[in-house]
Amino acid sequence: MPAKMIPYEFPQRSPDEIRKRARAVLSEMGSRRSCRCFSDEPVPRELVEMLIAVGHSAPSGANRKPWRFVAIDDPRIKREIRLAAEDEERESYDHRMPREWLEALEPIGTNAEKPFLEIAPWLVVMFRIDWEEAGGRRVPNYYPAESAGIAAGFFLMTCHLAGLATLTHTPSPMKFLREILGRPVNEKPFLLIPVGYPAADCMVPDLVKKPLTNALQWNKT
Ligand code: IYR
Repeated sequence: MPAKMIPYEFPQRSPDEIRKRARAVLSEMGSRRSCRCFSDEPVPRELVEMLIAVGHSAPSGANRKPWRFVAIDDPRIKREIRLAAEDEERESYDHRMPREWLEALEPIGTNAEKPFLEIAPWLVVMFRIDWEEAGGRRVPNYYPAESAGIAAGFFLMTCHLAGLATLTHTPSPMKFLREILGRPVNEKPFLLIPVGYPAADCMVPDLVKKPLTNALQWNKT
């Protein structure tokens, strides 16, 4: 049965207003950096819930919302995650990552040590859900990777605009997250996102960002 339709209550704005608003967002997002040095300053749970609610408002294939956010502030669980992530990362840095990858990471200065996984007040683990059990069978979700990526984008952007730093951390492989957090087999770890304030003396790599002209084409040229 087709959905009941309701009027789209859309806030109509002039190009001038849109320009102003878009410029403000562009300028604020320009200061976003991936943060690997967090302060341990607490962030109230209700703020994290609101930020996740923005992530959860993202569009998704057939409106299935094929994701789960697990928010962790329990120091014992954060420690368990840090130790497991560092085990995998050590293996990756020492044996699994090809030379070109290590070279690509060199300017970022990362290594297998991930103290931020214990220091950041919150770890938000996102899972993508490719199928769900219903009536004894596996019902697929649609575009789960795209959907989870969009939800992550909504979440990350809102964290920054609201005033919190994040890192999109992807220790690989991430199966340990499902085990530690007791999630079922259809929930695939997608991103491990520390959330908090940057440490007062936090440094970030002085990277040259690809200009937009490299990433944007108008029509056929
Ligand atoms: N997962 C490793 C390697 C790494 C991968 C990407 I993509 C980065 O942008 C940075 C690091 C790690 O987190 O160290």
